[in-house]
Amino acid sequence: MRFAFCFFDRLPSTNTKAMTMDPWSAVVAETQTRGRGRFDRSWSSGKGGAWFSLVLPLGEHPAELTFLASLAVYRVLRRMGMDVSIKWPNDLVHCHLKVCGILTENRYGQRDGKSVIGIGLNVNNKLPPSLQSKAASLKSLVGKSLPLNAIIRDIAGEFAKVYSIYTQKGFSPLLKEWKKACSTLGKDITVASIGGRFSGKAVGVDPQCRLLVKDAAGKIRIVTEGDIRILCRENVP
Ligand code: BT5
Repeated sequence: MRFAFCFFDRLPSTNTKAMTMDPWSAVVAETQTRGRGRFDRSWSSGKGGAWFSLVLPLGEHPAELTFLASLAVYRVLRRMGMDVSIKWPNDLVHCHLKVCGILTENRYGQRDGKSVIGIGLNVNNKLPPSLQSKAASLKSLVGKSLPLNAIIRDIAGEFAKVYSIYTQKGFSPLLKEWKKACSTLGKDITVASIGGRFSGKAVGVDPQCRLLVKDAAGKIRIVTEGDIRILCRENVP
């Protein structure tokens, strides 16, 4: 299957618009006025970035769709020679700088059920000062502007390939590839989730896409949601 693209100059959020559209639509906006991340956090969406949403038939497992999308973005950026990796659960990073975030949302319903995968990738856009120490654009990594629409189309095409493997062979071969692309595994991290904050070592991801973290007492804790901070030399004061 291929995505049918709709382009807009400006939208509140491509995810909100995509919820009104049929599966296999792709909604792209030059800017978003109310771009959002997880937990309704705001997503900076200035001109020059790739802000788009892919509409799919309703999937039972939103976390799997997020993983498929991060794998598609990873493959495309790697082919472009970018030094990026996946950070659990929904980011692509260069070192500790976030270049891409993904937000998957579901609408349940027998007739109009669907899943929407929102992808926000900093390509040529400027980031506000508040994000400059934790985010980066691809342009800042390579020192030149990149072809925005070609990158969006490549990612959508790559996602369609990954999704077709998913429907034919299941999630497990893709999870295996995802784990190889993930830089969180094996690292000392801090987890901040609704349940609280703790530190430990990221030791695995289970088949439900949950992060397995060994805490200071040696107990394996299962993390379903939240933010993680990787403790590496440049993060330690
Ligand atoms: C995400 O949330 O990373 C998911 C972002 C999804 C954005 C896309 S754009 C197209 C579609 N339409 C939408 O409305 N959304 C999707 P989360 O993990 O919660 O990260 C949010 C946090 O990332 C914010 O609280 C900021 O700290 C940071 N942030 C905001 N804008 C950013 C940007 N452009 N680049 C990097 N980090 C950003």
